Amino acid sequence: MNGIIAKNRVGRWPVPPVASGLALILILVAMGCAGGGGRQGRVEVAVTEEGFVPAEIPAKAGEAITLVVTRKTDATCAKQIVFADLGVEKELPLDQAVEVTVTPTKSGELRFACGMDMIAGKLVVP
Ligand SMILES: [Cu+2]
Repeated sequence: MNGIIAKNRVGRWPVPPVASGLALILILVAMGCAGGGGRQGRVEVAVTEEGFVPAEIPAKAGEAITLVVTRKTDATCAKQIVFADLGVEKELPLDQAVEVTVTPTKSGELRFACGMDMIAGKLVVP
């Protein structure tokens, strides 16, 4: 370990420590960890016998949010997720994570539901 660091210090590693720290920050920003325009990351959503869990998900207007939806039971009719207002509809195969990315455009509640509009949840946009 120490040997490697010593080698780096004598110039074998072309990237100075300050620059590598900066690069790490840039990577974190690119991954959406630092927030800011366009992305707000991912939310895991399960479909259980209770319905969509969680059923209320905070979101922000103008920022894409990815729901990673996994249906964990066959005892539900929520075998699709439908955002009627956005025209987005995805099948939810059993035990498979399905990514649904949506961008709320305005404040309020953005409803999603099963194909029959019975089991529902919502994005809550302040
Ligand atoms: Cu249904």
